[in-house]
Amino acid sequence: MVVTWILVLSLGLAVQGQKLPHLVGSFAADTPGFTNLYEHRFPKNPKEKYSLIFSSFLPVPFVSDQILAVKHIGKFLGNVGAIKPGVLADDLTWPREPSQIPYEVFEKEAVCSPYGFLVPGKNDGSIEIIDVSGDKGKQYDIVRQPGVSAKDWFFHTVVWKDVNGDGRIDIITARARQELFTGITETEVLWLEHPTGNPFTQPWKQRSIAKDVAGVFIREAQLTSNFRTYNTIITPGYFTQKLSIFWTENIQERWDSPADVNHRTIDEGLGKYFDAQVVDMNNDGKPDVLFTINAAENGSIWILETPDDFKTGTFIRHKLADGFDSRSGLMGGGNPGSMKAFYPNERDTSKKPYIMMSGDDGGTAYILTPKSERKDDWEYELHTMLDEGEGVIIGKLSAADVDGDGYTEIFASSYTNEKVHVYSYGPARKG
Ligand SMILES: [Ca+2]
Ligand SMILES: [Ca+2]
Ligand SMILES: [Ca+2]
Repeated sequence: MVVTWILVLSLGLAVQGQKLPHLVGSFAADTPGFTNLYEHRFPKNPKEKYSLIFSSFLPVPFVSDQILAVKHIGKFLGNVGAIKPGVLADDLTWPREPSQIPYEVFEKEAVCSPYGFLVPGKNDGSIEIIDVSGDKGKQYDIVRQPGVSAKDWFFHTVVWKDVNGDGRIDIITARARQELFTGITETEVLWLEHPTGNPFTQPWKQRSIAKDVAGVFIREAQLTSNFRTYNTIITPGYFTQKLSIFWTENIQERWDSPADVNHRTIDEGLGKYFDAQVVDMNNDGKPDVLFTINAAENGSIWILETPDDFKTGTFIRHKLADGFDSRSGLMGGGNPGSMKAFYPNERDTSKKPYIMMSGDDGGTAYILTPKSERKDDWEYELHTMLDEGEGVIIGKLSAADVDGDGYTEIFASSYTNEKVHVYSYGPARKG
C-alpha cells in the first residue's frame, strides 16, 4: 500500500510539474506592485526583446514613489538573484499599472504611468507619460493642467486610440474618486486628446465619455455584431459593480461624437469586478470574457461566453473557481486581483490557454489549467504557484517568453516581502 501511495503521489507531482512553472529565482526590489513587460521593437537578440517594468509605492504621505525597470530581463535568467532594478521614473504618487505606449504614438519608446488611489495623501492622481528613449526617463504629467479641475481623481489603466481621427493617437481612460467623509464615489470614462504640438510639453484636453459606469481598469477587446468586428473597450466596475462594454458606431472608428458611442452592461450582481480580458478560452473560434471578482471573502474568477451579437445577445456565465479570501488584515483588502490567459509554450497555441492570477491580499498567486480540451467543458484545476502566507500582498503578474526559447516566464511581485519571483515553463537549469 505504501509503495502504491508513493507511486500515485509522484505521478501526481509529475503532472503538476507541467502545469506549474518552476521557480528560476527571486530578486530584491523596493515594494514592487503592478508588473508589466515592455516589448522592444527591434531587439538585437531574443534575450533583449523584453524589459520588466513595475510600480513601487509606500503608504506614506509626501514620500514620492517610483517606476522601476529591469532592462532586457531575458539576459539575466542565469543569475536572477543578482538582478538590480533601475529607476525609470520617480516623483510619482502611488503609481498603478505602468504600461508600454505603442511605438506609433510618439515614434519612440515610452511608458505610461497612471497613479493615485484610496490612500490618505496619495489619492490625488494623474497620468504621466515617460519618454524612455534615452538613459533617464523624461516625464510629463498630462492630466494636471492649469485651468483643469483639481479634484482628487485617481487613474489605473489607459487604452490608446485615435479618438477624433486626426492621425494622432489619443488616450481613453477611466478615473475614480471618493469623498473622504461620506465615502461616496464618482467614476468617469474620458478621453485625453493628443495635442497638435509637442505632446511632452503641450496640454492634453479632457472630455467625458460616460459617468458612473467604470473608474478603474479598462481593456481593449475585439467583438462581433452582425458579422462586423468592433474594437471595443471592456470595463470591469470595481466601485460600480458591473461589467460593461463600450463601442462606437462611427464607421471610421471615431469616438469623439457622443451620439456614436454606446455602452452596455453585460454582467452585474457578483460584487467588485476587478479585471477582465477578452480571449477565446475554449478554442471554438469565438471570444470569451475572462474576469475576476475581488472580495474580502469568497472572491472568484469567471468566464462569460460571448453571443454572436455582443450588442443584443446573452452572455452565459461560468464560474471557474471561488473561495478566495483576503489574509492581509488590511481594510478594503481583497482576493483575487488581476488575471490573464497565457500559453506555457508560445510555439504551441493549439490548446486551450492557461490562466495566471494574483491572489492580491491573499498573499498568493495561482495558475488555472483546463480540465479537458472539450469546447463545452468550463472546469479548471486550481494550482497554487506562490503562497507567502498571512499579511502579505502579491502584485499583478506578467508573462512572456523573455529569453526566446519558446517557453513562457512569469513574474510575480511580492509587495510586502520586497521580492520579484521569476518562474519559467522551460527546462530547469542545471547546477
Ligand atoms: Ca487623435
Ligand atoms: Ca470561445
Ligand atoms: Ca523562455
